[in-house]
Amino acid sequence: MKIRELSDSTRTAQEAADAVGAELGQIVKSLVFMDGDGAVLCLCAGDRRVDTSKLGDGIRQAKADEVREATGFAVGGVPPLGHDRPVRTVVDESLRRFETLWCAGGTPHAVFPVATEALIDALSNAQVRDVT
Ligand code: 5CA
Repeated sequence: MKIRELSDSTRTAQEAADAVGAELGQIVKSLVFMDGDGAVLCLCAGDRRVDTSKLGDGIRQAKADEVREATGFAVGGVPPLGHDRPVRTVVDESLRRFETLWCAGGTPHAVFPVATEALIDALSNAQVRDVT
């Protein structure tokens, strides 16, 4: 995996798609949610929205400081893996529409491409399911 640092912002999925010339759905949003047990990372296709009722009971989106606390990264640059500590992870199965995905690489100007199945394989304990 090679991280690409761009002068253009890749802070949002749309900006990332424009910067690398990918389809919006190929951009992986790394979204953090909170439930009674702490943080849940949901990797969602850039063209979909997470339905929190499918993610779990009593779950809400994390605040910016909670995102940093849970992952070690700031909103807009959260990568799908490589966090400060393990985090429960759920993958939007609709990402499997694409052979290649683009993910945030730690800052709002960095992204990296990865084969979808290689990313899923690297997330050994992740659940892949319908969350949108
Ligand atoms: N670099 C891009 C493409 S990979 C990226 O990180 N996109 S993202 O979708 O994973 O991160 C942006 C998301 O962070 C937004 O969709 C939104 O759900 C969330 N967000 C934006 N502002 C805040 C905030 N103030 N507090 C918590 N979450 C936020």
